[in-house]
Amino acid sequence: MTRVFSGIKPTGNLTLGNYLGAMRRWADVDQHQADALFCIVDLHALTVDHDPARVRRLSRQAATLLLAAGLDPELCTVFVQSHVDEHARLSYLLECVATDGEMRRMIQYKEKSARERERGGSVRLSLLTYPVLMAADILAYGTDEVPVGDDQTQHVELSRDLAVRFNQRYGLTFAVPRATRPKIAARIMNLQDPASKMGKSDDSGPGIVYLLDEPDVMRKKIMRAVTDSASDIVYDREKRPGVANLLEILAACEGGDPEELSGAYGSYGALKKDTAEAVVELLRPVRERHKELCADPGYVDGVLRAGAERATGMARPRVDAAYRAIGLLPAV
Ligand code: AQP
Repeated sequence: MTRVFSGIKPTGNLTLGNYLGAMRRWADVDQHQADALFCIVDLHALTVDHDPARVRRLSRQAATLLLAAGLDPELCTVFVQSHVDEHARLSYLLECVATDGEMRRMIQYKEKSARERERGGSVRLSLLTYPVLMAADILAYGTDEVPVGDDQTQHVELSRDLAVRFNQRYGLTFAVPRATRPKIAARIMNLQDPASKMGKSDDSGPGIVYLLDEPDVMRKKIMRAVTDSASDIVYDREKRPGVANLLEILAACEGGDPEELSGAYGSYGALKKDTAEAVVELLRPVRERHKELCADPGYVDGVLRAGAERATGMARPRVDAAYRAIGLLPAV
């Protein structure tokens, strides 16, 4: 059976982008068709300036939202990265296989380090090495497929390169994973700045639909989305990014095609109204289930405990094999 691994970083409240680009497919497709692991990658949240209490709160919230979105612990493994030591153990070995140049070429590193410097802050070493830890997350489980949005494909490429290099140098140890991306909604854009991704750690609140926004707040944000001064509705991501983004969101919610949908609308108002209602209706059951799960924290704790145990059992033999292969003396 195909093994699938994917993760979500507790760096902010989860967004419509996270849901349409990743979570929905994990729940609707991956957990049914594959041996799937979904991880709250909390160690990755420490790569930029962070508040410890907030990371803890967001990790629990992300776990609760994943379950609310339909992940079923009977079908897949849901766990927190820091609960499984094998990730950090393997990451160091992979740092001994990766190069400094590879890390500095990563687009997310360039963007996020520039942002940190602009803010007058210093860049954490872990921001540079983050893609290696992500490779460890993936390779520790013998992963075949990594379902991700567009922004993560370069990191999955690196995981492939490191798997191949390790195997060539030290003997066959890791499966070589491949990224899979959704046909639509691989990159939902910020409603106020359609040139930028709708990212959860952005500060631009009005451009981001959060999964836990009240329905009226969602409606308001979508009705106020930036479009352009032209009056016709055309699907063109390059020239008309704001309208294209709304069409993609609507298509992703309703299972249609953005290009075909563009022909059905004569005004921005009607498109925005339908998009807002489609988003509110799509997220309604997630919000309701989230409320129920919040009233039962013991259930979420139990899922995470069992998930960590299962994940450790899957990862440990492969990571132990990597320790032996690379030349470390086994403890007796
Ligand atoms: N806007 C988006 N459109 C489509 N997919 C998206 N994903 C994130 N934003 C969008 C996908 O969601 C999964 C989990 O993402 P992540 O938590 O690992 O972090 P990220 O990719 O770095 O997303 P963010 O929200 O932009 O976080 P910050 O702001 O902290 O960097 C991934 O599969 C991702 O592709």
